[in-house]
Amino acid sequence: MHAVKKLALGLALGLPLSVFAASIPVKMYKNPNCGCCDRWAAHMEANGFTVETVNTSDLAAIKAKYDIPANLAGCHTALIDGYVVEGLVPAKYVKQMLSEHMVGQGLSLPGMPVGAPGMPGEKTTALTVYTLGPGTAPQAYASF
Ligand SMILES: [Cu+2]
Repeated sequence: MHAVKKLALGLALGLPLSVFAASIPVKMYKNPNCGCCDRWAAHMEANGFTVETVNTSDLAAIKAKYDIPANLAGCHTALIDGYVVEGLVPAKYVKQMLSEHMVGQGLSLPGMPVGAPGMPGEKTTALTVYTLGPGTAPQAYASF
């Protein structure tokens, strides 16, 4: 009886169910020869995601399928909860996008800039994460 009361109290206090939720699945398409994608995957897993890696030698086909413009292309394309995450976007911005239910296709950190998650070295300049379309011009989502 006592335990049941405690459980009821916990529920009444509104403890977030997300505390018990499984990690968020990520499907990452990458070139098997690229190492920064794997390090980005490790960064994501350290931040509560579970990454399934799909190696492909035809990333161009994936980028065409998801309408990734060339100037927003990164070294891999990831699918997360219905969004596209292109390149080495920091996990915290992916979480922010998910929690605010961002309107749009997803996010991109173009290229493979030094200091991004998965890339060695210290940043020499601020890096900007952009929104992905379709049909809308990319907008700066965050800088770090
Ligand atoms: Cu890579």
